Amino acid sequence: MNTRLLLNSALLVALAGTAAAQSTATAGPDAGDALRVVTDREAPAFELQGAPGERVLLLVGAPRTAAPRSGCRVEPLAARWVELDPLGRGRLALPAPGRPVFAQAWQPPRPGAATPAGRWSDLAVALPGGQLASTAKPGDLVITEFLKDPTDVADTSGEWVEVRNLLPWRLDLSGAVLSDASGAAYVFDNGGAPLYLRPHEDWVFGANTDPATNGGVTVDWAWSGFSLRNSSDEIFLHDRFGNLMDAVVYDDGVLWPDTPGMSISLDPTVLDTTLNDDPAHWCHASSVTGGGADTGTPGAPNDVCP
Ligand SMILES: [Ca+2]
Ligand SMILES: [Ca+2]
Ligand SMILES: [Ca+2]
Repeated sequence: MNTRLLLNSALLVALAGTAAAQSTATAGPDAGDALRVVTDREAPAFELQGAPGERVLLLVGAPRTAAPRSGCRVEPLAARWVELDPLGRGRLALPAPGRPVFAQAWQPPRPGAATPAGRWSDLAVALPGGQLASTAKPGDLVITEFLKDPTDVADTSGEWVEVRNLLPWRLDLSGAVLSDASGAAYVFDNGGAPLYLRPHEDWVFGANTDPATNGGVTVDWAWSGFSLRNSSDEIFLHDRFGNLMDAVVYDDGVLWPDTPGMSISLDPTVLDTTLNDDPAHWCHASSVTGGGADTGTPGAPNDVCP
């Protein structure tokens, strides 16, 4: 019989008292059990579910930066044995911390088990939702594509930039700043509400959100006071605290792709904020965007570069 271990985590936003985060991970004593992590729940606790009456070790701490050791992916700051109730449930309450808290459960081997080292759940993370933006750092969000010189419509209607949230949880972009070296800047403002990018989402912001007049592009968010020069320019993205999340600096066709009407697209094998500084990792998108002639994959995975 497959025994499943379910680990839920969540915590409340310390100050805002609104959104929170949840993670769920499952594991069992036998190979083949699905492991999953989800986010968004509202309780400051890790919840476990597994075999009734079983004892499970719950490790809470930071993610290991070194390679996982024997399946352990957390650098534990605390460890607690949790005895599951007759329904196979357990719970470890948390104070609402101001930073992400990671947890992983370990299930000891049973006599004669096929897995003598025991079983590890997937890594679960509890996040204070209101602080997601403060946890963004270079590497969490990457600029993946942009159209600086549309030909189907005017530049003032058709320019756009695509980013990918690389985090396994949502990212709040409210208060983030889009700018260039000339001083042009746009602050992402959702009227005081969060502006969430879902985990691993491709998200597009541009000059105009109306597909009828922007070249047929689904633009998630419109900027103002910002544009992409057709010659050389910069795309800087800082979080609300001034931390640089990513920057792309392109030239006027010396090293960078520079054909009008074609988006400039990061090779999907190098979704990295440092590697995307190298024009060798960019190419023109080959897919046609909308009803016109311009190319690009706004909001969708990029074309592989030749
Ligand atoms: Ca332009
Ligand atoms: Ca970069
Ligand atoms: Ca794309």
